[in-house]
Amino acid sequence: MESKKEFFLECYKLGIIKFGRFTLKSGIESPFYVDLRPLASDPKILKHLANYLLDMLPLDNFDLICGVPYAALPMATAMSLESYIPLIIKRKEAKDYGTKKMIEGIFTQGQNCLLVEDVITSGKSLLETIPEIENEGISVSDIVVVLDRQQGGKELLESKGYRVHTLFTISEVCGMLKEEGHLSNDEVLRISDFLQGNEVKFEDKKRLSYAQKLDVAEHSVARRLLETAIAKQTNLIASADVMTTAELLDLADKVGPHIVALKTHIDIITDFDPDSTILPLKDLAAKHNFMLMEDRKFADIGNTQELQFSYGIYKISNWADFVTSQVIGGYDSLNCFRNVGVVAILGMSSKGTLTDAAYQAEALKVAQSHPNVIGGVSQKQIPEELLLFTPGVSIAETGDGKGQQYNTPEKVFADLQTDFIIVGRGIYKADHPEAAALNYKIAGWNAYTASL
Ligand code: 5IU
Repeated sequence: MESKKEFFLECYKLGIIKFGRFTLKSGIESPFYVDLRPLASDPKILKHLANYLLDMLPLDNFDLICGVPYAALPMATAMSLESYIPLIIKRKEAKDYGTKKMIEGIFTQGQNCLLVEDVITSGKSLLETIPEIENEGISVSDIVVVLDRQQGGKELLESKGYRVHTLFTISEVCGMLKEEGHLSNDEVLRISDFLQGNEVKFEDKKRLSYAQKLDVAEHSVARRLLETAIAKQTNLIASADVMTTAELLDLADKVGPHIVALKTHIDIITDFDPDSTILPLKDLAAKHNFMLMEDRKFADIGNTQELQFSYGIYKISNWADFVTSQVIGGYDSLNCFRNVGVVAILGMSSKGTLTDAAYQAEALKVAQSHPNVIGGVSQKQIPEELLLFTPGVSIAETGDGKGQQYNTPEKVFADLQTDFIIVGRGIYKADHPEAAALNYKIAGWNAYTASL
């Protein structure tokens, strides 16, 4: 057999211990979580485990072997198969028909039974189990445990006269994981604090404020967005999905005072003309101090994106402050957006979107590494060095019957720590778009301050 450490590391790979922040059944916060049930799903590991446990024990003492349900049942079974010590099964509840037996299997009074348990914490559940076995006339002298959480259980049982054999202790396990680089010093300290009975204080990591993000933002577009948000006390981006120049300009003038940016889909405008659409739009952006975000969602190779960005009738590069782009074309496809900020599409708000977790993780890597990228569109939290733009926001609606899924401003700030909310129909379809924009501005700003 391999060394005990090697064996443990094999077990660890099955995900039996997780580190982080967990609320235990008792309501106490724990810095680690243990679940040994996955061990039973790897036959080789289960067999090795059985032998490690048997090696620690005075086997001649035992006539029977019994696992505490459920996690230790397969362990006890494997130990029985390896040692030829007969297995008995303890029920969790007595049968409500027939014999009302608590113990199943073949045994006689006066036999001594080895008790097998996966994890020992306070020892209380073992102290409840043992009398149920003893009540059948079976004696218990020894308990074997795979992992001792070192919270007093072993000592409690030993004080009652039982011998407790443990394969691993949590301190030993942490030591091995630290040596292998799986645990940081901080985590080890927090765990030892917890084991010494000190309540562990997890610092609630606060989101960065716009001012703090501004301190570290390098891209000029990100800086201007943050400065505008602070100056105008708004994180609202109005999505102007309207079809004529007149509607676009009318909306921009009305909502302008309340937004950081106006998001356009310029190709929706049926009467687009650079002079009569873009020039007045730029004037309104200057007048009300908002930026222009063209939601073009580029999704091609770099060369084509470059042409789409600067040529054709829209000449987006002439007027947009920032654009949205897919990152599906890879890192180099974003090089063409030199003078604007790029908001990378990481995940979508629509039902059934194909941007699954694996795609989002890869897309995020591209977004984080590319200097033109200022942030991302996502329905998940993203690393705080990127600005998060969240569409699919509505105070009144939960969906649009076409796959859109809405969340409230409160929810996206509390859950995603978003930076900017994007609202379309909630504003431009409202009877009074200006009042609706003000409403979203206030709701968004309140939700932001509440999340700080
Ligand atoms: N938009 C989304 N969800 C997304 C992405 C973009 O809604 O995941 I990427 C766009 C579509 C529309 C605006 O222009 O944001 C939201 O409009 P409504 O608030 O009207 O649903």
